[in-house]
Amino acid sequence: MALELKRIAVDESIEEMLTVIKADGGVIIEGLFETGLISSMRDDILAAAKNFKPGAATQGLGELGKKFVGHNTIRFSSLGKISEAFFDMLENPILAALADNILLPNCGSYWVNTGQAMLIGPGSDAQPMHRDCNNWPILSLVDWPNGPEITLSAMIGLDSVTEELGATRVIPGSHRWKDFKDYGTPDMSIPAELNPGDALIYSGKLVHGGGANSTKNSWRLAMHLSFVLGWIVPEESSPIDYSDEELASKSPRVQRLLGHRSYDPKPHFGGGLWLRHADQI
Ligand SMILES: O=C(O)CCC(=O)C(=O)O
Repeated sequence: MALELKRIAVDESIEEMLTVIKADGGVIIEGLFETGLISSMRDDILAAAKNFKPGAATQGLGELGKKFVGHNTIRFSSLGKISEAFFDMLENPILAALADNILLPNCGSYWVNTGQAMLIGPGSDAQPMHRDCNNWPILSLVDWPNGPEITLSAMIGLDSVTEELGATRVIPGSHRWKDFKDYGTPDMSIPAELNPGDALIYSGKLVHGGGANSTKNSWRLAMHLSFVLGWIVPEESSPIDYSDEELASKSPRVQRLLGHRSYDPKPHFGGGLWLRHADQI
């Protein structure tokens, strides 16, 4: 098992980043997003956060989901509705190259799983450790842990994210554990501390969870952006968030990521999906 979470500068090669993700399950890319863009996203998220009650998000799972999210955590998504910066983040070329390499072997295209503000409030306990691929357990169990990569996630610092503020905790190497239900123990985990614009990029197979916020009055300001194979239902219903008109001026990539383009399986075998009147959109 790897003992540390590696940090790589944004100008290192994509090959190096992929090698580390493959070996450890995740990596921190320093300066993945430009700080001006991150400031805009942070300001827009902070303005919108006033409309959301801490502990209200359920992840669609009622009381169980509330427990998972935490009693003093603010979460909301549909980030393109509150910030133009979100669309620019979707165009990040390094994140695109990593997602292309990791997900396109298993799909013709991928789309946004969720883009979500994850603000952990003071006094929050650590989140239960889990794997993001737990969202799709039947597929995840196919040839586990050697089966297909289903989802790729980024936890992005909107401000300085320290261990005491609740930096995401990860167990490097856990993406290779034989038992899908083994989440290790908290003492096996290490915090993914981030500066604004840094991102922890991790496989859906990696065991991780939000850390405890042990401060008296400071919030952890971070957001999550993840992609999932284009033939799987994502966590978030982006396609109904945005109208065709709202996305008309956006790039084909952004339209596809937000579910405004059909799924074409090529070069893989499979059917055309997400059609309108049996034709591509
Ligand atoms: O908040 C975090 O650091 C992690 C959140 C997370 O992993 C999740 O909710 O799936």
